[in-house]
Amino acid sequence: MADSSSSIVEAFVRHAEGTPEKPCLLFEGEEWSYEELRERAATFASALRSWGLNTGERVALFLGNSPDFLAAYLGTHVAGGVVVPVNTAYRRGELRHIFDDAGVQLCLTDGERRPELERVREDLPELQAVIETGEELDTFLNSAETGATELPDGEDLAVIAYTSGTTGRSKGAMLLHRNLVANIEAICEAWRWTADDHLLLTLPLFHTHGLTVGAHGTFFSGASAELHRSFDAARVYDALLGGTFTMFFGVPTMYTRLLREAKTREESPDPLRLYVAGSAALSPQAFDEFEKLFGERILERYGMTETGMNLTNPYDGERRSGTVGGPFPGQEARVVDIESREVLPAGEVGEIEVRGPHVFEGYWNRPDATKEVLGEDGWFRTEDLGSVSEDGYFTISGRTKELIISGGYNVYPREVEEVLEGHPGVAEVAVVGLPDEEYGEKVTAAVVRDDPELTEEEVKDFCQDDLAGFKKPREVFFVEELPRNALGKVQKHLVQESLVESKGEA
Ligand code: MLC
Ligand code: AMP
Repeated sequence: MADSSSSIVEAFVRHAEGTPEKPCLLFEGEEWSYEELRERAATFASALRSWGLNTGERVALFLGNSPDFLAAYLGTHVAGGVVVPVNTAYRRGELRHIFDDAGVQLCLTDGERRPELERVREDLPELQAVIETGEELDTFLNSAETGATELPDGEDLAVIAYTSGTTGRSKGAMLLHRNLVANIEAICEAWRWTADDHLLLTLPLFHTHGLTVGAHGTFFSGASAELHRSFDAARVYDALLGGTFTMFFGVPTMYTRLLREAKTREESPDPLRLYVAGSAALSPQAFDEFEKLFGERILERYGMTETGMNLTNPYDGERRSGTVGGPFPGQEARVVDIESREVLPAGEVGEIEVRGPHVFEGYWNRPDATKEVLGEDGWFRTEDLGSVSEDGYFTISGRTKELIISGGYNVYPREVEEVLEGHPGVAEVAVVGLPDEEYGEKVTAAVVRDDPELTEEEVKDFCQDDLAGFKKPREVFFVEELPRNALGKVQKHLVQESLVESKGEA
């Protein structure tokens, strides 16, 4: 589909002008037409300008899935601002870093999240306003004086999306409006997304999957979506039985739960046009079982915060289990040797690199980190390992970096270790991912105790103030020592193996 829009919001406004009455969003029984959402976004934009937001300044969205989230997202772009979406599970340590690093001036939050942000407010001198949805937001919107401003240019910065860092400090990936447009244009073309589609969207809006795929695709193609606050398998199953949806997108954990739900039900939903899985590896068992119970082959794709979507199984043609297909239209992908950086022949495992107009501009204030992943020739190092078959299907087989993916959320072991090392009863700690049926991988800690009385619960609870709940170890093992190599570096693979073994024996 060719669209000359320079930004997602421009495409959205065009649809709002062309089909103002058309439903855009359904949320908890409320329907928002394109015109209604456009008006709310325009008022938010005017209020931001009246408040004093200047072009390029950062607005954080630290709130749950809601129409307010999306109106504020579009409105910030109309006002020339840059959106910083923030994971709603983040605790004070994570919030302090992101708000400080991005220099956030204004934050829209909700009653549930506000207290956590208030705990670090005095450490954030640049944060001038925190607005809570409900009465405070109404007052803010009523303060709008200036009319709507201009639509952004494709070269302008649109989003700074924080992605966890290997050293415990997350990095802000800078995405320009044109990166986001290029990616969604490719997605809509590959998946045949049109104005007739109706998406069931239960992914969190603060991450790439929910925001730059789910929400962007809806706005860009002039389609509609039913938005849920969060994923609940029974509610999703009931919604699917309703028969109004054409598409559903989920992380593998959501599919595992849907399969479990299906086994408790007598009725099955009619097939949708498209089920998509991504953000973590979908097991071949889940793929097969889904086909049996739902009568459809899930389309698996591969992406990341810095690039949006990179690889996809075909819409028409074979959707091959255990693979993520080939590049989206207008993009390139290859597998290179980790040391020599030479392109590898089919079947050989190396690092996956991608190139195209969807690839980000770099990390905010981190030219050093940008240089490590983005070459002058435009190839981006994904730090994922994989291979490509003779007929062009990529398979992801590991990572060059230490990373745990739990239920589609990334957890860097170092970040968890740094927090646990602060416990006076902990002498040493190594955090690894162990296989888990529900979440794919499970955050697990091997701890050498200084205090023999230290309990598993105490270790887990110690993370509470600083880390999002999904980063907390699900299991803690007390060990005599950590295996180290001659240079004294902890050998994580040995830790992993011994924990798997000791679980087997238990
Ligand atoms: C929640 N919990 C998790 C978890 N999610 N623990 C481990 N891993 C997870 N993913 C914990 C909470 O901290 C809490 O524990 C308890 O589970 C219940 O919380 P909940 O809110 O009821 O969660 P739950 O229903 O279990 O959530 C599972 C989920 C959710 C799969 C619905 O994790 C989710 O929405 N994941 C999607 C993430 C996503 O969008 N990823 C895309 C990133 S973009 P406690 O102890 O704290 O009370 C990307 C690029 C790409 O990767 O390619 O798309
Ligand atoms: P994030 O940094 O949160 O955007 O997560 C991106 C990472 O998720 C990628 O680098 C991959 O490691 C992983 N990922 C995304 N999609 C898939 C997939 N289909 N299969 C395996 N891993 C995936």
